[in-house]
Amino acid sequence: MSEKKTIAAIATPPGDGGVGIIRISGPEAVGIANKIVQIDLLQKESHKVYFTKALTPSKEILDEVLVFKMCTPRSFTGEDVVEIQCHGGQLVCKKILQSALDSGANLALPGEFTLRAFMNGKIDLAKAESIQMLIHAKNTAALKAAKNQLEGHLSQKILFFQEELFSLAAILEAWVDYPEEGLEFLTTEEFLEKLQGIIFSLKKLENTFFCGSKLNTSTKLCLIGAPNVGKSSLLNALMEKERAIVTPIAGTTRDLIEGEIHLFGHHFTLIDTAGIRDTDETIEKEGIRRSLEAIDKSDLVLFLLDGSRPRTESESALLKEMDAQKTIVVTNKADLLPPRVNPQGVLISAKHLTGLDTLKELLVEWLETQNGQLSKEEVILVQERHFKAIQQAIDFLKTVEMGLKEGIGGELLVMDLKSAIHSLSLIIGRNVTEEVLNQIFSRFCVGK
Ligand SMILES: Nc1nc2c(ncn2[C@@H]2O[C@H](COP(=O)(O)OP(=O)(O)OP(=O)(O)O)[C@@H](O)[C@H]2O)c(=O)[nH]1
Ligand SMILES: [Mg+2]
Repeated sequence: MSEKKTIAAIATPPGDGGVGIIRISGPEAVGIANKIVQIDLLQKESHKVYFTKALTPSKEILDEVLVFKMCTPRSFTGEDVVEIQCHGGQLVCKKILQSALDSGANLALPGEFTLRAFMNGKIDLAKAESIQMLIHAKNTAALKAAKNQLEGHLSQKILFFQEELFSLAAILEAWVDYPEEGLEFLTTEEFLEKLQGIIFSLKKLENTFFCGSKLNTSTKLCLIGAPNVGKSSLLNALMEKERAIVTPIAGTTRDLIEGEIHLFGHHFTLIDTAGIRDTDETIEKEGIRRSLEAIDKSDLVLFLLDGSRPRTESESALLKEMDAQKTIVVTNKADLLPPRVNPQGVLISAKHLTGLDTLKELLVEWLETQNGQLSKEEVILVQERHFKAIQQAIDFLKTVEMGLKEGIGGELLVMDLKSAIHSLSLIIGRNVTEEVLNQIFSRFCVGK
């Protein structure tokens, strides 16, 4: 973790894109960049953009580029930073990076830029982690949580709790130092009430982790039903491509077939399954076993019925076994529905692509009801590290609460109270060990 070295990396994702960015940070950033561009960057003003050409150290022209010079401390890392924006081909990016390395820069480790921003006090740890969340957010709810954390809502809340606890610690110390006058500040009952209030609020925050931990996962949605009801056709219709084989032969799908879709900012993993029926055929039997297993592993089940015929007894029996909270019934083949027959659930045609918008809206509605609790909370815990720190703080505070009720001396209670404050500090990154920092930042991508 040497802060003296100047580091460089490609900051844009691998692959060919519209632009590629090479980021250089450290005390020699400007000097190194100066060796690989056609202008005299040393003489140029900071916080301006310059159009020039990128060169190899032997002055071979690589690309036309925009160079951003950002001198310390007004930069992302807090150090001198130069960003070179080129035309984006992987090869060009790599050559410019290589030129920076040949001119004295070191290849950055994953997350090293953000680590430096943290070490230089530009951001706290919760904010640094939110950048990682922002990059990997799979849906709008995850994005919102990441944005809130980046804006410092979690950090502010933690600082608020800490302030409250510091004032309680001061009162405990006053009780110890001035047993008579101390109680004039706050009685034991008033102290207890304040402490319980903080524990209550911390528990509320702790509970948000239940939803928060699932936030960034994709919703598993499996398509279940008898053979030939149109499960594979629906998978294809939702994915808008011929992912699974569709035939009029019952028992076409044998294995689980997965596909990813996004609906209104939500990420779903669709799982097409083998049609469920009684069979002695070995392969089909294994397929059906997997279908039943998929039901258990899914967040939500689309139970398909065939609108062209009445529901069979075995379909009714299977439907009865389904968990109503996580099942949406869909009647397919709307085009073949006999007149005056009321379809069950949502009526669609996977073949003629009707009713799909209603189905999609229903899926998102279901998901948003699940996440309903989340949208009301301004701050939610998403990282397990934060959850554990809050848990630890609550445990210490409960010890204080019990000790107070049992009349244990203030000296001991102050220690537990300070341990709770320390646990909370870990979230914003005060007193964290190098090992924890390495764990956090090694999960970042290179260039971030
Ligand atoms: N008329 C009509 N036919 C449909 C519709 N949806 C699917 N089909 C037809 O129904 C037949 C079976 O469709 P699949 O999608 O293979 O059904 P499945 O449920 O995946 O069947 P298995 O894989 O055997 O379990 C095919 O011939 C489809 O073209 C629909 O909305 N209307
Ligand atoms: Mg199928």
